[in-house]
Amino acid sequence: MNVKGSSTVATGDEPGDGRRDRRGVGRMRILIADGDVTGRLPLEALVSDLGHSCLVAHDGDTAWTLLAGGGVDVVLMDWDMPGLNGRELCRRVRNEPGDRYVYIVLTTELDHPEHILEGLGAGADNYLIKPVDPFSVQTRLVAAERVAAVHGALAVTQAELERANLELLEQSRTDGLTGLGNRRRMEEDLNRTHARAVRVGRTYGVALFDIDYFKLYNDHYGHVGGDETLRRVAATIDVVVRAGECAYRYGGEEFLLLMPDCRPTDSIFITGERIRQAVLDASIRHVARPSDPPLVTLSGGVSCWTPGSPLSLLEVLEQADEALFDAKSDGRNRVYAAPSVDGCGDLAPRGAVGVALK
Ligand code: GH3
Ligand code: MG
Ligand code: MG
Repeated sequence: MNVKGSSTVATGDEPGDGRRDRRGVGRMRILIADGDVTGRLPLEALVSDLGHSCLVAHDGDTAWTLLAGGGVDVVLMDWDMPGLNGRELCRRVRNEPGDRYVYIVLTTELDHPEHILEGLGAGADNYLIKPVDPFSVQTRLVAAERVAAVHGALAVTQAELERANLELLEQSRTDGLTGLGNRRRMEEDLNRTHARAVRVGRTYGVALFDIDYFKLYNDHYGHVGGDETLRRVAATIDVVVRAGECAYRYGGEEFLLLMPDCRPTDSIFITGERIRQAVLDASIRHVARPSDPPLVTLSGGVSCWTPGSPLSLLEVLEQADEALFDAKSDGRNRVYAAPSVDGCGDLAPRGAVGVALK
């Protein structure tokens, strides 16, 4: 490849770092693309003398390779290069979404003024008539530096905006009290999981949990105490949740666990049980409840969708809700499986319990 780094590269610090030398000129990384040595050499000498670092390409293809590698602030390009010509190179630079703006200065012979307008139209920022004089080169590079600074500041602002947008997006899908996914995120994830399960034939499970006697908890410990307990329960669930699963605050004192790609289906029940047990093991006092244990407990209902199932997402959720209702009716602090969860065998026949009273 016809590339060489100039022997006149400024020594010391890295090039293109925006620092300034004694003459107040910021150092930029400048590519000189010219097939003609008589056009190239004076430019190289001038650019280096101004304290910038120099890259040199003898043809358009090499220039493009260097530009595509990134890190170039300014390109001084001849319109009539061998290989890719100036027009094509301008087009490529402007169409390439790079992380920094490349300031393009077109160099052309005095007797080809039509190239100047054509070049500016193709994306060049400025031009130099050959043979170049030092003052003209210097003025172009001062302008280039200012444009680079403006674009750099814009890029920083843009990156900050994108970060802020991501944060807002995350916040809009996070429950403010518990830090779990909120209802909005839950609905998005459920819809996506259901659609994917139907499309590629995968099983997914849902578990719906509700804190037992939470109204009595609030009445006894106060609303602030209730909030703190909601946070503790959520944190306990979050710790037990495994990779790929996701827990959400369904609303009030209810939580939903989504288990995508779970197989076999009895794992859904086992997971539900593990969460109920974990909350029980957290031993959060609840002396106001009318039944043992005097601790905060969860009731749960699990259901699932398996390949070929006629159930809609809504029906899967309804089944989990019905199983939860039965778990409540039968005494709370237990997880029941809906009819859609087969393969549970002796683990969770509907109406039996996964109970571990303390
Ligand atoms: P069950 O065992 O049948 O579920 O009884 P429960 O008392 O838990 O159910 P109920 O639906 O009667 O009451 C739910 C309570 O949850 C009432 C409501 O004040 C409380 N709650 C809902 N959201 C919040 C919240 O964000 N903070 C607090 N502290 N309490 C909440
Ligand atoms: Mg409830
Ligand atoms: Mg409740």
